[in-house]
Amino acid sequence: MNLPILNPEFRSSVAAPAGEINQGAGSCAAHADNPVAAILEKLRSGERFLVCSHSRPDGDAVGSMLAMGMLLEQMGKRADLVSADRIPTIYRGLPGAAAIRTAMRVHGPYDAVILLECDGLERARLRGLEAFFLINIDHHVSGRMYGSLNWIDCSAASVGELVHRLILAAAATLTPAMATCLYTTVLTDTGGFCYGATKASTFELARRLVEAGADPIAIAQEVCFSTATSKILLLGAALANIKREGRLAWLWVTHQDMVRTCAVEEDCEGIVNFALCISGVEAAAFLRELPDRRFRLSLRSKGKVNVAAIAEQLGGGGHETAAGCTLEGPLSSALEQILAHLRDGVAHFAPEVVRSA
Ligand SMILES: [Mn+2]
Repeated sequence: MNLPILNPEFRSSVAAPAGEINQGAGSCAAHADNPVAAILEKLRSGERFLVCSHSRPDGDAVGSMLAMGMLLEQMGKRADLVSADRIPTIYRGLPGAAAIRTAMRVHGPYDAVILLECDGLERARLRGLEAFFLINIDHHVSGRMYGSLNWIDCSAASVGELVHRLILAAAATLTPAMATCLYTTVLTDTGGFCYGATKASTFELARRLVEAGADPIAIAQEVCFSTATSKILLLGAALANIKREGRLAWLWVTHQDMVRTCAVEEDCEGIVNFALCISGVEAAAFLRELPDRRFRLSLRSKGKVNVAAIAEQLGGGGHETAAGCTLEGPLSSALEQILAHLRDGVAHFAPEVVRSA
C-alpha cells in the first residue's frame, strides 16, 4: 500500500483545548451541552443549506462534504456543495463528487452554512460566508469556536466520523454511497490506519462502513494506486534532494522542478512522508518553492516531536504530527529557519544507534 501519499495537513495558528465541544453565539440554549442535537434541530428547521470545507480539499474534506450533502438530501433538504479549489483527481470518482461546485464567493438564501474541517472561517477561502448562520464541525486541535454552532471533537479520526455520528443521531439510512465517502475520510485522515487518531473505535467505524457498503479494496485502489505520472516525476526530483541528519530528514523541490514535471499543487501531497519513513527519523520536512520564491513547508512527525508547535512559531499550524507553514526564500534561509526549530525538537533524543550494513 502506498501509504506515504496519504496524510492530512492543516494550517492554523490558534490552538484550542483538545476535545472541546461547545457552542458559540446564536446557539440553542436547550442544547447547550449537546451540539449534535442542536445541529440536527437547525437542519430539521431549515430548507436550504450550503456545505463547504477548507481550500485545497483533502479526502476528509471531500468525503465529509459529500456524506453531509447526502444526509441533508435524505432529510428532504436542499444542499449546495461548494469548494474554493478543484477536487483532487483521486477523489473525483467518489459518489456525487461531480456535484461539488468551485466558487470564490457564495450567495443564496441559505438557512445555514455547514463548515467541515475549517478551524477558522477563512480556511474555506469563500467570500460571503460571514452573512450566514454557521455550523462549524471540526476535529483539529487548532479548532476555534467561530460558528453560531460549534462541534469540535479532536478525538475523531476524521470529520467524516462526526458526520457518521450525525447520520446515526438523525436516524438516517447509511447508504453505500455515504459509507464509501465516509470510509475515504477515515482511510485518508489516518494515513491508512497508521497515525492520527487511529484507535479501536476507528476500526469499529471502518467495520460499520464496510458493512454498509463501502468497498475497502476499491477505495484503497482509487486513493493509493491511482497516482498521477507528474507526481512520480516530482517525487523523483524531491528524492534527488533528500538530506538526512540524525533524527531529521528533509527534501525539497524548486518551482522549476514543478514546471519541468508538469506537477500541480496536489502532486506535492505526501512527498514529505518519504523522508519521515526512513528508519530512525523522528521528524521530516518538505519544502516546495512557490512561484513568488517563498517556500511552502510541510512538517511531519512520528509522534515524539510536536510539529504543530513548530509550525505555529513560524506562522502556520496543524496537527501534532502533521503541520505546515510558509517561509520566505531563498531555500538556504528557509532551511536554516526550519532546521533550527527541528534540531531543537530532537535535541533531547539519544544519539541514534547506527546499524552497520
Ligand atoms: Mn480531517
